[in-house]
Amino acid sequence: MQFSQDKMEVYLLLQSSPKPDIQSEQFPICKRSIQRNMPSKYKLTYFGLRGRAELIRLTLSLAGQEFEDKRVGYDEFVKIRNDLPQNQLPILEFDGQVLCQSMTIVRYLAREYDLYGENNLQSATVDTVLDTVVDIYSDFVQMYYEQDAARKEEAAKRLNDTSMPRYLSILGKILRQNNDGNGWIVGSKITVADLAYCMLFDDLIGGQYGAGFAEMFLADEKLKTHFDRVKAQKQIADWIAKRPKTNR
Ligand SMILES: N[C@@H](CCC(=O)N[C@@H](CS)C(=O)NCC(=O)O)C(=O)O
Repeated sequence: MQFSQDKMEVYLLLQSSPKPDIQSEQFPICKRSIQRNMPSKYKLTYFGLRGRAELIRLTLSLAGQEFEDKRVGYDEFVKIRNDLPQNQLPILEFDGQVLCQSMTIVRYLAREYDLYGENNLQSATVDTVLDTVVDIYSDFVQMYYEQDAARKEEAAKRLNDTSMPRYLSILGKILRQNNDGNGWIVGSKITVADLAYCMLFDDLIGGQYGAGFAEMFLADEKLKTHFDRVKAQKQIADWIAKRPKTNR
């Protein structure tokens, strides 16, 4: 039987005498190792963009997990496409497993590394944020890839006049529901919901989806301060400093 180093440690611990009680909080390391199956290293494959992979990268970084950040060009993607679970990227590989669907991967990692809230209700709020952010990016993508100039302009105007003000008001309200917006989105710890805000505001400031969105977001002092709070987390600051600079 082959074991990774972490699994071997757990195996040896379980062989030891007296037998450890793995349900006991006094044996947290063993418990965590078994539950998490401790992958030796993650490999994330995506295109050379922040795009749908960036929340995964932020999550792995915050969790302190080393990962291979494999970025492929379109030609390389075409070669591997038929081997991908849903013929699309991103995928996350570890221990012989392959996960696809970006938000499935984020949720998997959030559960793994305790970044999903402290109870079911908090997790539901985290999900609300993730689903809202997916809605926002769907609007961006629709506008961004629109080929017809008139329809593109119309979509940009709708985003600017209606959708973005509405979305930012929703996100501001969610933030204020906990600790009056002066801490994290749920409870007393950072979660992937906070990372999702950070990723979105980073893109708004980047300006590639619309010039006025950054001002709209920066006008909300609580959203702006929250953005700074997330970016000030050492693992996040380190990741942002070292990641490849891409325009989206
Ligand atoms: N819902 C999926 C969508 C994945 C997706 O649309 N991936 C795009 C890149 S952002 C892709 O692989 N496009 C190439 C293709 O579909 O041929 C997710 O969130 O992972």
